[in-house]
Amino acid sequence: MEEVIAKKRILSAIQPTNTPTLGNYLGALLNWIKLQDEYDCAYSIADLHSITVRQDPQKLRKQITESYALLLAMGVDPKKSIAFVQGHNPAHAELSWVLSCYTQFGELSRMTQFKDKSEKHPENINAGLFTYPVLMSADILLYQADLVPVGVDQKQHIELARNIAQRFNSVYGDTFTMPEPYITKTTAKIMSLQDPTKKMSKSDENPNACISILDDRDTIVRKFKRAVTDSEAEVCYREGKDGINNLMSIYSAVTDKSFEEIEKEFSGKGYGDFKLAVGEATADMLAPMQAEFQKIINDKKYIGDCMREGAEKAYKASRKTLQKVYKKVGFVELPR
Ligand code: ATP
Ligand code: LTN
Repeated sequence: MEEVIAKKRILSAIQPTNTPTLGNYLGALLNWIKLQDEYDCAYSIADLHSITVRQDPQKLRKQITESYALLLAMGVDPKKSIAFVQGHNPAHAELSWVLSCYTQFGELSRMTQFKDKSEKHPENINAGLFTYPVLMSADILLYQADLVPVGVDQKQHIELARNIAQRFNSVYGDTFTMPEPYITKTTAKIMSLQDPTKKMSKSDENPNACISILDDRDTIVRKFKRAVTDSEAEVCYREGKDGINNLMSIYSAVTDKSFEEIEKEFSGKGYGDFKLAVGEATADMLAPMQAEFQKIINDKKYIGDCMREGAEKAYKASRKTLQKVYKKVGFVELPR
């Protein structure tokens, strides 16, 4: 009999804190789409994570629905993969509690995202912001994920998930799969267009610093035109040319051209021509997805149906792990 080899599992998530940026798209989301055929994928809108920073409830509700619709518009196939909202599966919060008892205070204190965000929001350094990586570990470990496609800023969190998994496994025996990050080298960190030493972030206050994947063509071209570069005039990838390096990474990801090809294409031309080309190529790449989004966002029934199916599949895919964990730590199962 032919042996059926189970596909490896992928899990990833994005917070519905704002419309995703080109950084989110090239750094993480594009991989989500590409990996769907080869792997068993589960993709989630991390609503629970998003309230570590204060959110307006009405705006958050809208953002969750829009982010979910964007996943579908980008090409996450709700039949092939599990496309779900994290809060629709209670197992995430439940496992997170257990794992928090196997995570050290010192480990969490070393997380750079915690340090950055507490500096940014000194008025609201809440316990959720601190334990955020435990919830993220629960997201990953619940589904026994082998691979986690993310941008490089999340690598430290995945290492923590591995440490927690290993600790738990060594006490209770094999329980969790060890997850690995899946990071695309050139687009692992797309930088801000206004300060190319900082990552492009969807919560940046300066709208010119990031391209939202729903920005229209004129806006995209204008933002690239204003991108901060340097005082030279040569389009080439070199240390110290942060702004140009970033634009080259974007152009390369969007057009599939190598850095050498890009250098050749723009040799003897100025930054103006290059920026215009990056802007136009980016707008062209995003246009079909934007059109699809407009269709989906107006079809509330379809979104609701997909969410329901996603939540059911997510629950089924994760139930066993939670049961196993409860049993291993010594909780008593409710007699049937
Ligand atoms: P926020 O600004 O609200 O913290 P964010 O822009 O960092 O949000 P997340 O929802 O935290 O976005 O991240 C979603 C995914 O996008 C993650 O996999 C993250 O690693 C990736 N990502 C975020 N910013 C970038 C970037 N500038 N370049 C490449 N990948 C990125
Ligand atoms: N913390 C992630 C979002 C996230 C995530 C996850 C990513 C929440 N849960 C599980 C991968 C796997 C971020 O991008 N800031």
